[in-house]
Amino acid sequence: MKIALITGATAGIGKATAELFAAQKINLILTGRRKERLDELSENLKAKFGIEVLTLCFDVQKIDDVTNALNSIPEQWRKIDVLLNNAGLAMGLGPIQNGEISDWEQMIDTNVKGLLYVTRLICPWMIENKKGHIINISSIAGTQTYPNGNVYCATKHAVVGLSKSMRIDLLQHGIRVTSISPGMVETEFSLVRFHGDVEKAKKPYLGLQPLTAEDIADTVWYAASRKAHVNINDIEITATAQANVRDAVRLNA
Ligand code: NDP
Ligand code: 8X3
Repeated sequence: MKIALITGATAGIGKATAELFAAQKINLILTGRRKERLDELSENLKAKFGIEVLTLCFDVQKIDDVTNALNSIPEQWRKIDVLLNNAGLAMGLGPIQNGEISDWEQMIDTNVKGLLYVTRLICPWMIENKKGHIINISSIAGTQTYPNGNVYCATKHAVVGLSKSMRIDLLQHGIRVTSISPGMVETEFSLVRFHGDVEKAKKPYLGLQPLTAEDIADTVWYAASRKAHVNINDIEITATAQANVRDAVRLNA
């Protein structure tokens, strides 16, 4: 494996995966909206691991920007071995009857449509190269639901469904498709979900040891580094303190 494209590499799971892949000497195409973070990460990884890094700053919700950015990838970078569809977010946590339409649109446009746009543009190159591996970051919210999770859960159910469906479509081309479904991972996820409210953002992780972004990066690397004839279809991973979306043990709870 030589080249991986990671969406949402400016924070959390995407950034941790970029660091782990760089340590494995994989050249990286890193994407996200925050340019300064992409530039800083790129410089660090190049200096520390001696790899090559291409950064592309774009919003996955905007089809024209996605198309222009991905079509700007030079020929020698187009033999992408792994596409990690990671960019995603939850916005808000409330009952369906009070839902904020703009939050819903952002989740659907990022988690579902953004993933589709990127996949649609990269897949033909993988088909031409006769190899590739698409790894989609879903969630335990992709097979389960919890109160007030409505639209976020729906978007992650879509990622699980799309992963199964892509696997069939790409079967004849030898392209692997993996869906990874984490439970609670402490990243910027909760801060984004609660619109920057630091106190609310801490609450889900109080009294328990959540997963870290590095734990998920390890899982991504496991799936990506199997022998060519092996496809890891689905991985669900939670903290030891979490059984499912509803049951977690907390100290002093
Ligand atoms: P973070 O908020 O730490 O990172 C999210 C990443 O997605 C950032 O790099 C962000 O970059 C990028 N992103 C978000 N929106 C867009 C956009 N419109 N265009 C381009 N990039 C975007 O969260 P996590 O690392 O936790 O989340 C990564 C994935 O993991 C998401 O799909 C999430 O749903 C999933 N997940 C997270 C879990 C958790 O508990 N943390 C559990 C299960 C799944 P930027 O803002 O610079 O654009
Ligand atoms: C994030 C995990 O359970 O907070 O996908 O929705 S959860």
